Amino acid sequence: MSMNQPKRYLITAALPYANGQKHIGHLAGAYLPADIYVRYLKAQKRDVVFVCGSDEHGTAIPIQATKEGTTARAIIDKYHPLMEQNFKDLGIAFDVYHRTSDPLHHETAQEFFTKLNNNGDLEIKESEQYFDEEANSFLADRYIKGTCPNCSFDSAYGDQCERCGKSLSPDELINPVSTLSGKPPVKKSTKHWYLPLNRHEDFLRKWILEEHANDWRSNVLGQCKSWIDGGLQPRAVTRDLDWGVKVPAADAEGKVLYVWFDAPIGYISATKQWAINTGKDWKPYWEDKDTKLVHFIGKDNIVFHCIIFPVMLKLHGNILPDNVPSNEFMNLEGDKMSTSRNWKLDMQDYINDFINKENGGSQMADVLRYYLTQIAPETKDSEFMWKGFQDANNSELVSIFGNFVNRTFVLMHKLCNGKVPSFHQDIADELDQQTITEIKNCANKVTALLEEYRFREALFEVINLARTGNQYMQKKEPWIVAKSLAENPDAQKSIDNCLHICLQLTANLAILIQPFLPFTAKKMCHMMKVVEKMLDWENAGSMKLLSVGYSLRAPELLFRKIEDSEIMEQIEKLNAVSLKKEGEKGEVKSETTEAKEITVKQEIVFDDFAKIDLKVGTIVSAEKVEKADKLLKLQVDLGFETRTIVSGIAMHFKPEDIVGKQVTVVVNLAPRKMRGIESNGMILMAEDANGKLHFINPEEAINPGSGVS
Ligand code: B3M
Ligand code: ZN
Repeated sequence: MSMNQPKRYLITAALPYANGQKHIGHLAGAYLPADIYVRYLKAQKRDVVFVCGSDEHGTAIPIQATKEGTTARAIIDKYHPLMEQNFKDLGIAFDVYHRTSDPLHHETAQEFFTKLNNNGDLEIKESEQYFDEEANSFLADRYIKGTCPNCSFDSAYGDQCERCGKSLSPDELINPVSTLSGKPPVKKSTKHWYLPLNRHEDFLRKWILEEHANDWRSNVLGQCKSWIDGGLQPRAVTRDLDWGVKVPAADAEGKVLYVWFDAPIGYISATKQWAINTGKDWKPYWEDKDTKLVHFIGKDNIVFHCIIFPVMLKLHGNILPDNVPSNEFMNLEGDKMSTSRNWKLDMQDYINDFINKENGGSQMADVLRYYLTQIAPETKDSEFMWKGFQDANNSELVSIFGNFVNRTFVLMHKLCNGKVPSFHQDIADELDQQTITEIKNCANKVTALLEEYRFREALFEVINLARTGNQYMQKKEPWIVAKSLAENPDAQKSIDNCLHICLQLTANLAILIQPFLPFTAKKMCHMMKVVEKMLDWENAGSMKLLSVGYSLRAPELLFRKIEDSEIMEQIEKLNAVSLKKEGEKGEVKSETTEAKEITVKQEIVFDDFAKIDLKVGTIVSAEKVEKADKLLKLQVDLGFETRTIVSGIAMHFKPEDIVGKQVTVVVNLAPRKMRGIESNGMILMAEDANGKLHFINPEEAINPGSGVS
């Protein structure tokens, strides 16, 4: 943590791939928390630049182009502006939204690579890589798929598993297949540039695990530690591909920079673009130690931002990130959000259904921002539930926050002539004093929490202040006091004090809610007839925000109620769309099954076969493996011993149904860890035309341990 206040801030949010719609899980993971933090810093009048842009390279783009029957260029030109507009509609206020296809970025990335290459910071190695003979192409990253060694997801990519987020290399995939031809690939020799991370292990260990041991989130530290402890390997930073930034070196024909090498450099290019747009200097933001650099990301990007990019930055002579607040995943209605299964809520769909509709508007952007922050997966995975969304709106934004502001304005118009009443110190009581103190305390608490990237708790404190306001008003009951105006000489004074405090509290709410709900804060400024400068953070906690005698506008409703029917509609839509997709998949599957060629593997000799030791075993217990839908942990009696075997059959069998069943086991397969459990063997399975799995077992039960040959 920086002891002194940094001179300037550079805040980045992960560059989304311009290969399709982005969903609210992405929004909650990186963009929204980054935006909240930046809005807070700007309200603090700090010098801050907030950069983002589209990641337009990598195999994700040409693969999407093939899917849509178009070119890679057409794909990025379609999704880049769409994403930029989505962010705007949801109030994510980047200072620049750049794109990595821009020539400025290509130059920047090439210069970066060249400097490292010339300094001898990269290694060139010839190695065997997966190649698709049919497509005559090397299979970089997403062009190769297989089973994830970590979570057994069967469609993990060659560089990362989208299910568990683990970063992979193609060699780690189990049963790799080419996504171009669907065939298993062969190996072929090729030359690449590597970033020797192994040379930087000591630096990383000290910088992350010692210097940042207390200020980085534990999920981030945990992942970094496991990477470093696992031993760092040189990482290839070039690819045989024709889409991306050309490798600026001799003898590099047909090679581009690996997308994860060029994309983070995109933060620098974006800063350069911002400097061009504003006439400022970009350099101090990347070179001056007084700059605080913060990367907001989702958990699947941790290794790239905490290990690989920092090594690149250090070698290139740049500053390092001060923090990398990373979120875990957000689930939707009980299941993982997934683009391929269509189980998601796209930003665009939310915008269409709630913001661009007649009864919507920007207040509905704030409602989404509110709920996503309230359930932010800051320390563990969280769950978006439509019912929870409705509740957050109806019972908090409408009933607490909106209600307080509305009552304050209505009563002020009714009982104080529409003007800010005086505060009469002579009759001030303990409750008044207590409320004033709570306003100040709240401002301090929210500030401290935001400085520590604890957005959920910070938001909770702001709502709590509105709750305090409601309770205060409820105890003061100015509408009852008003009935005694004729006989009680202090009645008006008491009403004045109550509404004076409620109005100052309202102004404080506007300041404190602004980073989270910017559209609402703006509307409140309009109602209070103040300029947005009042929202400067230094005003938080003040009781002098609205001057006595100043007349305010009539109240407007800040939030509208969300009806059950709207929620039902969304839930139905989610189920319908994802089922439709499943149905489509089913059809495709049966078509392919009919047409499925039965292939026979390459011939082997008896000695090859004899190496495999097969025995009959009896399943004695079975249980699900936590957080892995496909895995069952089995205890299998093999006669001579009982072994733990992890098997990817959980989608096909219930644990209780298979206890006692006999199976055929490969008993001499090297042990393998899955989800942290060591599996000692493999169960043989037959797959029928419908994709259903069957055990291979003797017709009648026989002694466990009997050999199979
Ligand atoms: N485009 C991956 C992702 O969207 C990647 C992030 C780049 S940040 C430099 O998750
Ligand atoms: Zn995985």
